[in-house]
Amino acid sequence: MNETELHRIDRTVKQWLRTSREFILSKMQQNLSVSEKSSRKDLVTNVDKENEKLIINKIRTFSPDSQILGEEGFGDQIRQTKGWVWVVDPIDGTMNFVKQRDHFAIMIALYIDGQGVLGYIYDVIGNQLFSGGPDIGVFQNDEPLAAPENVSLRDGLVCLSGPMVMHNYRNFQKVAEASSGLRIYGSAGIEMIHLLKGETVAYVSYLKPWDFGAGKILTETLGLAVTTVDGKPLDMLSSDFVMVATVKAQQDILPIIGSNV
Ligand code: 2AM
Ligand code: CA
Ligand code: CA
Ligand code: CA
Repeated sequence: MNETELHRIDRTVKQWLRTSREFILSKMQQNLSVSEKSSRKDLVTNVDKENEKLIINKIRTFSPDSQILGEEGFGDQIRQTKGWVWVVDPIDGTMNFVKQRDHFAIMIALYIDGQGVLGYIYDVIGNQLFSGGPDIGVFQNDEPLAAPENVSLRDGLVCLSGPMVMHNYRNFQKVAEASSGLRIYGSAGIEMIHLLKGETVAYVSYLKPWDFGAGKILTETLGLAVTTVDGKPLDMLSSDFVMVATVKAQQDILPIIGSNV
């Protein structure tokens, strides 16, 4: 794709995101309708659903031939990743949205023939938009973001998902112990933002495609390693234990969790 076209798409998606943010802020003034999905810890609200519909309508008008993968099910049933595939998480960190009215993000990604092209993570309350891709670099509110330093696990903070730590999945408490400290933010998007800014050195969580779609593009563009916990490539259509880390931290973590890569 040529640069003009890429910038046209980029400007358009940023416009959708600004509209979407205003929509969420306006809805936050009203009572939320909250329901449980798979468990009491897995929530969805009317705002998640309405915001997904809003974004998907914009995508369908802009590029009617695309496939859309959306968390709340208003997109398509996708079986293959040929052509344009948009990945949408209308509110990432729904539990934070419900309990804290903060620390959640809107995420959109565009893949073409399985390759990440553009990714967006919008911290709604902080009004910080992280955007970009391999051909244009990564930006925070239109300021270019430098690649984070290649810091080791010992010298950096690590983000793990709550359940992973609580159940000591594959001895992940040892990973936390070997780091400078453990952080749990409860939103994959917010955790990816900390990595992009070089504030943490690794993030490991069980993620679905809409949880990692945008973050994978942005973190890889800045030189971070994105794999499964066994060091294998991610499948865009599957859920997996995902690890995003500096190259050094990745090499530090793999032996601790018994990956023979
Ligand atoms: P969500 O809020 O969009 O569902 C929380 O640790 C992170 O994991 C969030 O990014 C959350 O995204 C995601 N997540 C994925 N599956 C989840 C589940 N079953 N329950 C809670 N959070 C889940
Ligand atoms: Ca959810
Ligand atoms: Ca999510
Ligand atoms: Ca979500």
